[in-house]
Amino acid sequence: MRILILGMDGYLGWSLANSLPGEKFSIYGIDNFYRRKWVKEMQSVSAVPVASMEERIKAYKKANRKEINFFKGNITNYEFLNHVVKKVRPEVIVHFAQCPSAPYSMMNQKKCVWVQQNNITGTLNLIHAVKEHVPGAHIIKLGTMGEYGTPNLDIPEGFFEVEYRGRKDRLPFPRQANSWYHLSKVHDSNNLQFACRNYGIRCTDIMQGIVFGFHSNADKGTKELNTRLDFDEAFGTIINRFCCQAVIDYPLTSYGKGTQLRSFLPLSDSMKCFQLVIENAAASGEYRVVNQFANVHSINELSRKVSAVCRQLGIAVKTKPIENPRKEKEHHYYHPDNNNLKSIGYKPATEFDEEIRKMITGLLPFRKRILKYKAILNPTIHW
Ligand code: USQ
Repeated sequence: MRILILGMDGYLGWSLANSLPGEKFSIYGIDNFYRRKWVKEMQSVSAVPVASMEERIKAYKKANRKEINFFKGNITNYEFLNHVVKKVRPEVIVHFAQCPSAPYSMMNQKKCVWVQQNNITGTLNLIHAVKEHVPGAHIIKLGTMGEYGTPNLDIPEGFFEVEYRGRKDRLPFPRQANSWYHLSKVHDSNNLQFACRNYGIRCTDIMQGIVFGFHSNADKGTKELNTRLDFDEAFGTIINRFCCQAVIDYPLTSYGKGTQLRSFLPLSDSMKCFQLVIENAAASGEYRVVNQFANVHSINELSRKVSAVCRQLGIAVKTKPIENPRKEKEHHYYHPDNNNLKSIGYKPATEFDEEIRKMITGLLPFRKRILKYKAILNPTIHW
């Protein structure tokens, strides 16, 4: 199966290229290396050193005896994307090529506009390239659980039945996103749903929770195959940040009361889910939504989990509650469904703490590297 990964150099993109079994999939990738640029802009680095794309592809070839075809370029340039889609004729396109950071989008007017333009334009270009050259291809789009916000209702998977003034309909569940970045994904969801309805293309929109870890089955003992792991305030997500903080004895930066609830899944689970979605495509004309996460936890539960794992490893960790730099509900109801993925074979990780332990032990060799960037751990972006 020919699969085109947009954003192949990123945290999820490179993991996916390496997780998909080489005997079943021919991998094609696109990237413009913006993730490397953004993290530099935050004056940070990946905790795990990242090889260049040339080195990565060479190592992939050695490990899998198979080529990856890589195209360097920006998907907001329609001529470029159109050319690649026409040439590759992918059966599946997984779209990660977006700016994934809420704080980055909340920095100022310029970043807000740029993140929305970048993210929304890329998806619109993809829709048109697919319609033109491969209308039967399955678009797998990375959305986010953050599209829903934190309503005082159970969260279904994309749609719900509504009865209003005696009439019933199946309608999109309201999206109440909490940053310009999360809103860019809401706009994508609307655009993709319309494209499926209007052009008959097929799409799975993945509402993914917060991913953590770097242990997919990717590394095969070759460091060039490692994926990145960020810990700055904009591109590092909470568990990855807590683990990097823990290994350098930096107090865990718990925002606000720490009672906020979010959904989480290990990187290895995320990769399994993508493979399941690839192998169980949406029907022609179908816009399908899946909620992709393993567990729901509060920030306080996470800091307790990371501290407990560290204690077992002989690392003493403190938590430092800091004034919440974000405007978000701290006491709220949160009960999302995740049955669609389970119905195609996903078994959520039960070894949550074990995943944290693997990450902490895996990060210990990079202690000095993280320590050098200690100054960027405290949040400075407020909204
Ligand atoms: N938080 C802390 N301490 C930190 C960092 C974060 O307490 O040092 C708290 C935040 O206040 C928030 C929660 O942890 O309540 C999650 O923050 P995050 O930075 O880990 O994640 P978020 O900004 O929500 O975004 C991340 C990814 C994004 C993805 C999203 C999934 O960056 O690409 O879409 O997770 S979700 O959160 O379900 O929308």
